[in-house]
Amino acid sequence: MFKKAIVRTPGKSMVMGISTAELGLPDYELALRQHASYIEALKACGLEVTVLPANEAFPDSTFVEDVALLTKECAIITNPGADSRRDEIASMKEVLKDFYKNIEEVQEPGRVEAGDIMMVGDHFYIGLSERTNQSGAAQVIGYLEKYGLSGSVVTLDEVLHLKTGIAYLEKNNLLACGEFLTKSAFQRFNILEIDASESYAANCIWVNGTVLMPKGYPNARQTIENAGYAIIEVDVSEFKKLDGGLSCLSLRF
Ligand code: CIR
Repeated sequence: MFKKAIVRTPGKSMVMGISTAELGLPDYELALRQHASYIEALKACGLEVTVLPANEAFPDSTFVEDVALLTKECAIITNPGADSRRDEIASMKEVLKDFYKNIEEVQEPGRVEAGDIMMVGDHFYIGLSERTNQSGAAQVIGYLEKYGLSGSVVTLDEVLHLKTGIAYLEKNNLLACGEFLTKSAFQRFNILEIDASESYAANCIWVNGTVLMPKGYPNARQTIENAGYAIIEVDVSEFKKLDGGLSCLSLRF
């Protein structure tokens, strides 16, 4: 069960965020409203939400999930693979001091964005991507093992982050799309397949029994409903324009 979440209000500079989506620029006012609804959804799942102020210096800083991995034993500050995002970690480090005694940090030449890390109980799958390298993954695994947790690496070829295409919904259920449907590392799970036409909906979050999913993906919704979950749909269209999924908008712990 999660008790808390950390989010960061998007700044006006979000329109300058990294994007390959070709969906146009985000509408800032709409993004603010969507972000507020996202916070309400987290609260409805019982979380106490810390809302950090917008940080205009970093257009992608609303995607807080990438800058830290939060576990039940420790926080690991990442070292984002995107150079423009590297210094987002400084303010997150300060924030996490209020919540964690044990704080570790990924060091150069290691690069990690925690959108590439999926938690399954005490084990963490780490995707090697354009943003997360071998050295970074090895450092994360070393820190996890120091605290009695474990990690393993998974390669990915088609998507930005590991969790762009996969989401663990507890109870051995794994939402998966595209290249992740057939990866041997994931065959031990009950795979809930998301069709390529709704691939954006493979990025969902399980929060205390409820699945938060992006609005507008009816087939994915049906699949998740059929697996027995309560669902809250959140419209995150303006974040999708920046390649951001629903999970990236919060740290849950
Ligand atoms: C980026 O490219 O870094 C941001 N525009 C989107 C980050 C999305 N984060 C995630 O998937 N974990």
